[in-house]
Amino acid sequence: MLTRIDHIGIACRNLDETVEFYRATYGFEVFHTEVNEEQGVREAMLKINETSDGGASYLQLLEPTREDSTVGKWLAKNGEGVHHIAFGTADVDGDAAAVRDKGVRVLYDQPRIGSMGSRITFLHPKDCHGVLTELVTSAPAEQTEH
Ligand code: CMX
Ligand code: CO
Repeated sequence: MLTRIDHIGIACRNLDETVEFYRATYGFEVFHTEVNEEQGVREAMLKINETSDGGASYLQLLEPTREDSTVGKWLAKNGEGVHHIAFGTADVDGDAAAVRDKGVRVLYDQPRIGSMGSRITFLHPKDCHGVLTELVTSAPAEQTEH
């Protein structure tokens, strides 16, 4: 069951400048940063609020590590902006299988590793009314990580 908005993914050209915009404008602080080479991103997670399912909602600021990555290609075509939305679930495997059964293309056969050791998969935007949609199961230790 999808129980929260886990994050909104925002593509940017310069992560440090974008982090500073969110800090100076809204007071949002960086909760976690990492490089995910498989996804081709350097990212910052800004925690917005905790959620009633024991998780949290974040902004995920994404800078491509290479031009031919998914975010690099998307930036070249669209410029900066909202790239995807992610729903949180305790069971990414089960929820991915359930949406696949409904005819939605799930991009990975098995979930891959996302932010903070989470397990993630993506649904094709063309099957989701134009929204690239991610499903996320957080790592158990997420809430204590920095
Ligand atoms: N949101 C909405 N539509 C999108 C989109 C997005 N983010 N990215 C691509 N599309 C649309 C394009 O506009 C295009 O539509 P048209 O044919 O009408 O022009 C169509 O999908 C195909 O787009 P493309 O530019 O040819 O891109 P690809 O097919 O090569 O890749 C996708 C699209 C979804 C398969 C790829 O972005 C993907 O694999 N995404 C999942 C991984 C990912 O996004 N990783 C980065 C984030 C990591 C994280 O969140 O941790
Ligand atoms: Co994401």
